[in-house]
Amino acid sequence: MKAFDLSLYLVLDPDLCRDLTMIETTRAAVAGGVTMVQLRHKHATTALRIELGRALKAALNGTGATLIINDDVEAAIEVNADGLHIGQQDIDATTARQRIGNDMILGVSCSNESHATGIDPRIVDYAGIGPVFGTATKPDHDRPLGMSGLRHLVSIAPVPTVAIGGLKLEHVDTVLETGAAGLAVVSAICGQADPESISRQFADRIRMARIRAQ
Ligand code: TZP
Ligand code: MG
Repeated sequence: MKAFDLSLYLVLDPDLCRDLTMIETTRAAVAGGVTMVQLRHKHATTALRIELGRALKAALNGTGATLIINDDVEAAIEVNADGLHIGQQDIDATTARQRIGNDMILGVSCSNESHATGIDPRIVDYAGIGPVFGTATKPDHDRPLGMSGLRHLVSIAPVPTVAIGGLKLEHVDTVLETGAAGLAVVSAICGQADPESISRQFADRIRMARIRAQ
């Protein structure tokens, strides 16, 4: 499996990224320090996800950042993405792993204790835990966990974790203190006037928090 770094995980939103496009947002964000990029396009066809996924893969080539495709096994395979991310309502992790093979990264979303304890670390590589806070980006989100709920799920998940949901720059320190390996963000980067600069501010804060924790 390709090595991956959950530190600063950008989840793309086609509507929020509209002005700059997902490709340009990705280039800028990775230049600023984003380590993983997820193509999350809820209303696209598989054909469009494949087209966008290929363009994103080309944009990420040589950067070291990994490309994850949300919820579309066929697109992930066609694009030869680094990984697939699935929610609790999507294909189950065992079937997903059988289809994508052993080399692809597999991530699952997790918003409660039974999701976290249900993770098989032989099958799943990381968990996205959230929402930490309520967020307009995912209108149908589950009940927000808050920092204490996040801390609890991080502590029981048997795989590395990335926190998601309403996270902004000022949350970097508290999120990392829970033991999460990183922060996943949508609106903090997508649709911002300068995605590179905001990504760099996140990456700098993450680096500083790690130095302090040493
Ligand atoms: N899963 C849980 S919350 C969320 C997803 C995809 C959206 C997070 O978006 P934002 O803008 O970073 O709050
Ligand atoms: Mg899903």
